[in-house]
Amino acid sequence: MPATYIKETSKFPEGLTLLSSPTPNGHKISLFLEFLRLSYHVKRIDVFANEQKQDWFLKLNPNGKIPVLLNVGKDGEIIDAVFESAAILIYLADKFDKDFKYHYAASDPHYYEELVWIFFQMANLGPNQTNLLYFLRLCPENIPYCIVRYTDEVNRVYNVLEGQLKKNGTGYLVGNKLTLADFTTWPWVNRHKFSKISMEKFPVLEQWRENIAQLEITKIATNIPPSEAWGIIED
Ligand SMILES: N[C@@H](CCC(=O)N[C@@H](CS)C(=O)NCC(=O)O)C(=O)O
Repeated sequence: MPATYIKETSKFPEGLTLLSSPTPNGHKISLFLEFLRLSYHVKRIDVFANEQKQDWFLKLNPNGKIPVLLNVGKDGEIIDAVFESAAILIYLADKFDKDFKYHYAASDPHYYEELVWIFFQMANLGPNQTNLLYFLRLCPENIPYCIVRYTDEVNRVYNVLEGQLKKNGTGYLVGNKLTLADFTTWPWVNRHKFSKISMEKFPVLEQWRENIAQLEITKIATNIPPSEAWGIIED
């Protein structure tokens, strides 16, 4: 379903609205929305202009970061405003993936394993690669110690993911299907070049990355919202 772009910041249309930017955390959600083939609206947030720190945004996410998902009722009332990308994925799974196509039920032996790899991304991959990008690309000072530290950490985390993919042996992080664990992790690994991380030592992770990158739905989702004019976050 094509996403519909909106500009409004005070009243939102009925249904789902994703407040997002063309970044890995934003792409986790556009990926899942597209795989679920849902109709939704997108409000593009200019993070470099700090739109996510404006009052209207902070009322929806006091942490002042994208992504945020709004579920709006027919009279324009906000039923749910969910932030933290993993919480948004779980929200969407609970509400719209009733057949468990992309996640495991609490009764399934893979349920906790899926949670483990979702939390692993949120606590390890995301923060370390964010810090690496900051010290590589945004920090006004060149601080080699920090670049080395976060490069080492990201390599260490990629190695853990390489091990999990080898151990699981299905081409997916958990079980034998694409799940929230893959949606959470893929957009970050896909930004490895921009983070100056070589995939040479991670052939299984690189194959997994490439397989998901080649899917038509991935190509659509990673252009939501479009990234032109955002040279700073492109490879
Ligand atoms: N843990 C949060 C992290 C969100 C996050 O770091 N978002 C970035 C973009 S990828 C952002 O909004 N950066 C702008 C800022 O920090 O002000 C999540 O997973 O949703």
